[in-house]
Amino acid sequence: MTMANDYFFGKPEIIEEKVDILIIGGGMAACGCAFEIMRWAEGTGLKIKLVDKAAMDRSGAVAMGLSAINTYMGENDPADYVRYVRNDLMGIIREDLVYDVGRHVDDSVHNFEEWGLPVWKQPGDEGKRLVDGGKPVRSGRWQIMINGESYKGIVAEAAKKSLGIENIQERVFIVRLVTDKNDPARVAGAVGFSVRDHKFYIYKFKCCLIAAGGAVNVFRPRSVGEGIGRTWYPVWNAGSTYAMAAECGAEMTMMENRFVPTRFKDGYGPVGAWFLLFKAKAMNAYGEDYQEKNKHTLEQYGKYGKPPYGTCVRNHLMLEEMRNGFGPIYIDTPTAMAELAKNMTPKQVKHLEAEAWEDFLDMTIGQAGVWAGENIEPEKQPSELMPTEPYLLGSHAGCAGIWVSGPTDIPGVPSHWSWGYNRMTTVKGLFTAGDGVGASGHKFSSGSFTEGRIAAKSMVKFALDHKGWKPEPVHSVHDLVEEIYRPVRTFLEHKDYTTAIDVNPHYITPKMLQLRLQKIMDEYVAGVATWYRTNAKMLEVAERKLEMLKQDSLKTRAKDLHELLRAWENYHRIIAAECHMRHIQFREETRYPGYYYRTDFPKIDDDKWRVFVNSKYDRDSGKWTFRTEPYVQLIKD
Ligand code: SFD
Ligand code: AMP
Repeated sequence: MTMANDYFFGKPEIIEEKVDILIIGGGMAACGCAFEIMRWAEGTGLKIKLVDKAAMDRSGAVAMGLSAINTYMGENDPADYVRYVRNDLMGIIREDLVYDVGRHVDDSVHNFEEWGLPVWKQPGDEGKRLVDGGKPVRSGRWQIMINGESYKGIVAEAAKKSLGIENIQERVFIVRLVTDKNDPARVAGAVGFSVRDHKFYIYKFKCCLIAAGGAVNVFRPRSVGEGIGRTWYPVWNAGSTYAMAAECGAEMTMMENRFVPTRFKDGYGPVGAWFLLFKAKAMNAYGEDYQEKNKHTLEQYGKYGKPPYGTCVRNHLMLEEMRNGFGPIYIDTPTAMAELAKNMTPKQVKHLEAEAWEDFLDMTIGQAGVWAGENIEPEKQPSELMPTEPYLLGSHAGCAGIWVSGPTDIPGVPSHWSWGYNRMTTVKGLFTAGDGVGASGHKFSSGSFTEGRIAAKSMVKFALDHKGWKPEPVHSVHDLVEEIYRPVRTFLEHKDYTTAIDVNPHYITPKMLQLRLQKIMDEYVAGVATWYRTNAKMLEVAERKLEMLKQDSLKTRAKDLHELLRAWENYHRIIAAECHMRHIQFREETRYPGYYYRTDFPKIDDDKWRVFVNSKYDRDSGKWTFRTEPYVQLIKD
């Protein structure tokens, strides 16, 4: 086999493909789309293709598996789900979109079980499927427990079977969406390259789904040096969804939001099962209940400071304790396990211990490694908790993303929130789902898959409604190849100037560029370095530095295909970071204490800021414009 790098420096093979619908990404949302789309496309003759930068069986956030499905209605009313999400996301969500996920999500979970995903059942209901009334083991009101190490493989298999393996292209990284020559507000194509072979791809289509996940490694991670590469969300989600959509002219929403997950320290192990299922309590270094102790600091946040606390508010109580010097914070696993074991037989206790390990082995194996490496027996010794670096996402306990058209059948929704096709962005033909859809968090794996299904149905309708339309990308293939391979040219032109390949005044390596971005975001845009605090002055500095970084990104080098991937991932990160920074700059309040603080506007100001913040990026001028959209509450408190 010829290795890609052997012929990397020649001209890439150019592959042009014309399809009706392109699905970008192979994660939960994209799999939902691929699964659903054939139901509507059967017999229409539409050509549909899916491209993923990685291998679908293990790509995206569910790569390692999961041990819970966090969105399952069961006996609950979707209206209550909207209330829960609204409270958790500090009062600002698109209730139409959240309701839409809530009312459809259970069918997706029933499918997962049908495809072989083991769902925990209550004693007596073992072997009885959810769809037949089997009662799941709930960790919380919305969450159910699964044996989910192979979750992604199971879901990907169904997606592949539906779409047909011949319509799936793995290991192609999409760099850019291209608008139409005759209509700048319409998407006509997408371009990218293979990360294995020296091939450049241009896809032309009537419509596409951008579902490339959230953004990781925008901020300097807590794991540096020997721990680098360890993050909570999957390292390969590089903000492509946000950057490509923004560059194509899509209106973004709530990009000031972020997610700072509290996790088991160093391994990023999830806390949900421990808090909700095992009923563990967290405490400060002196065994005190810091939530109770710091409750008074929530008074400034009015109704948002009252229980049940949103995820960011829970973070706030912990951060307060750490900032005041009472850390480390511990989760008391021994007491929780002893309580649970009180009425158990020794065999049942062994099973409980196995479950404690399995919770990590199913989805965050590295945390089990930390326990093993540090001789931590959870039944004997508590573990440290730590709030992580910030992530940008729209499907977990965060709601950054793109402004989309919603469903038409929910009473009270403003008519301009729906422009014909559910989950279409403000760019004609560009749809999104999962982490891509803004102002609608708490979808998790099942809700993201469901949203992909919702988008699938409307994309088929869109493609059929525009059957005769011919896409004509505004840029020529030649120009696009030149642009995307610029990092390679930069390398070739300058590589002999010095004898040390990484030290060169004419180029910057992708790694260095990433470290620079992370430093700026960490130190000025409320990263861990400042305990998540920023102000207008710090943001001004960030603005200047990010501008220079964006200019310097044009000098990134790529010495091989891997670096070409890294170069463009980092470019996507920079655009996503800039969008995040400017949204924080625009929203003059502290809407999400515990996620970030504007020290110059420390309060939550509902009168002025209970609104959506929406932005638009002009790629040619590099300018962002902002507007606010009034909040509309559809479901009463
Ligand atoms: O414990 C390109 N999530 C959990 N959800 C649950 O339901 N239960 C849990 O237990 C969950 N937990 C959890 C979760 C995530 C992670 C990382 C951990 C723990 C450690 C959340 C869900 O996983 C998440 O909500 C969904 O997966 C989001 O779906 P989606 O489709 O929006 O994103 P994705 O699955 O990451 O897929 C992204 C895809 O895009 C590809 N891609 N392809 C082409 N070109 C590009 N430029 C691309 N860039 C990216 C990726 O390869 C991937 O296929 S717990 O914390 O709560
Ligand atoms: P996590 O493991 O932190 O990703 O959480 C999994 C699920 O449990 C998500 O739905 C969280 O919102 C929820 N969750 C985690 N910790 C708590 C807690 N202390 N109180 C209420 N819900 C929680």
